[in-house]
Amino acid sequence: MHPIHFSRKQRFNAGFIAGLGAGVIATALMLLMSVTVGGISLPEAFGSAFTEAIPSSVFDYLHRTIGGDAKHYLFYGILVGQCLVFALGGGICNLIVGSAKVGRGIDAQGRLSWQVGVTLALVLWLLTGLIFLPLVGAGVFGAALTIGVVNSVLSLAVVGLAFGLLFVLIQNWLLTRRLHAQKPELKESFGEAEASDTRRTIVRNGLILLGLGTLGVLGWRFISSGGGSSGSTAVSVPAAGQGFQNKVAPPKPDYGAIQSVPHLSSEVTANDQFYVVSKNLFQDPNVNGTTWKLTVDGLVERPYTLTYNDLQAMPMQKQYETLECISNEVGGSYMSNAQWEGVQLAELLKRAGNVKPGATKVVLYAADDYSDSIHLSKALEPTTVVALRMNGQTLPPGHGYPARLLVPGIYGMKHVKWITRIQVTNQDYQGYWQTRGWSDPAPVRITSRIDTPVGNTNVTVNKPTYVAGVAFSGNQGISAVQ
Ligand SMILES: Nc1nc2c(c(=O)[nH]1)N[C@H]1C(S)=C(S)[C@@H](COP(=O)(O)O)O[C@H]1N2
Ligand SMILES: [Mo]
Repeated sequence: MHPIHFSRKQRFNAGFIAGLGAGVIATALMLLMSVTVGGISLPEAFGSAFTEAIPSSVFDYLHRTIGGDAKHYLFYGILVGQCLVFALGGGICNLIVGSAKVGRGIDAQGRLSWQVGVTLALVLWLLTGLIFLPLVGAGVFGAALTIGVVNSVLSLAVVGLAFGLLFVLIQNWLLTRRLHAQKPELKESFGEAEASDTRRTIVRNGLILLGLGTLGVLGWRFISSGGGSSGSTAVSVPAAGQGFQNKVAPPKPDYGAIQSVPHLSSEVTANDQFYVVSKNLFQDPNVNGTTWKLTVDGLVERPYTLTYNDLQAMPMQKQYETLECISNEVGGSYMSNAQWEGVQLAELLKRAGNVKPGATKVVLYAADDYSDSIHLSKALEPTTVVALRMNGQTLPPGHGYPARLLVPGIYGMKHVKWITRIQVTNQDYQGYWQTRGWSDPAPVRITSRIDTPVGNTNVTVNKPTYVAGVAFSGNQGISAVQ
């Protein structure tokens, strides 16, 4: 006997709808787990591969036309795409199971058994781990990602199972409603009592699933935080491009006399006003300082690993340094100045014994799978530091807590945040943005910005009007503004 007859199209559509619903919830769960327990974020992995794959001319064009919001649109686009893939999975699953015999995953009313959900989860899990992730450069089951293969395997399994089981639940629920609406004659075999029974089962299963999911997430969080209380103190950081108001008072001016002019941005940007840029589409890493480690290896005599405490115990120096994003437009807001405290990169390399002959570059790897390299000569400059503090405070999470590179004279992208590894090499390593067509040496070009007066303000005739702003030229200095 075959299940109630539906056309292939009807079957596909029903599966597509159920898959879409389950896919939206599973996607939300994936993002939640990526934020809370270091689970995998497939949209992030895909986005990274996507920006690498498109020609740099297309990238440039999109960047120019959409601007700073580009990464958010990209993220939303990918999210929608992921939900559609889930929906497609549901549709195809329904086509396959729907043509099976009754008893093989489907009953006479066309309802799916939970085993179908588990099988679907398994198939998606294998496809993602063995094909999708290697294709986007994340390695088999995310082996190349910082979160590691265990987190990838587990989080993919949880998301897959949530999707598969929800798919079955939603699909069966829709079917029940459908049978009621369209085939009143079926009510005899599929009575009112049975329907409300089904509804109760669905609610109960849903609650169990939710409970198990919550327990799992909590348990995992407990394990991955080493059983202790987790995390660094969260410091809220505004989105990039927020105004330049409410600056802290400038330090003792040492660039010559400064005329105080209303609306002129202050010399030092407060931490919560400092521009923020990262490649991450959804969530920047939230590194736990107590478990964090920094490895120094590669072409050095004695590779070693440091804890946050070890690093804090090393000699620190203080300096003012301006960061500017390479994609800052003239007059743009991706440029800020702060006082930094940190350990000289040269000191960290010295601690590893000598740098071996032939070494040419130093590569910095980060907790968000970002990386970049600088030349060894640049790395050894006394102003190149691994910064731990910003404007007298612990480095905020958004600016690279626990440690970020500060390398004066070159654009922001080389100032790697959330550093986990420093590797000396003789290869011409190309970093995250270099593989996407951006400059490798990346020296800052001279730029300026007029803070006041801004467009559409009135100036009074016969009264002096100050025109004030900032000029920046990396570490070359500005000799005059005309
Ligand atoms: N780990 C990591 N470091 C990173 C980035 C990133 O995406 N990941 N973005 C870079 C870019 S493009 C810039 S402009 C600066 C911005 O630093 P800020 O957010 O502290 O201003 O960080 C750089 N360091
Ligand atoms: Mo940048």
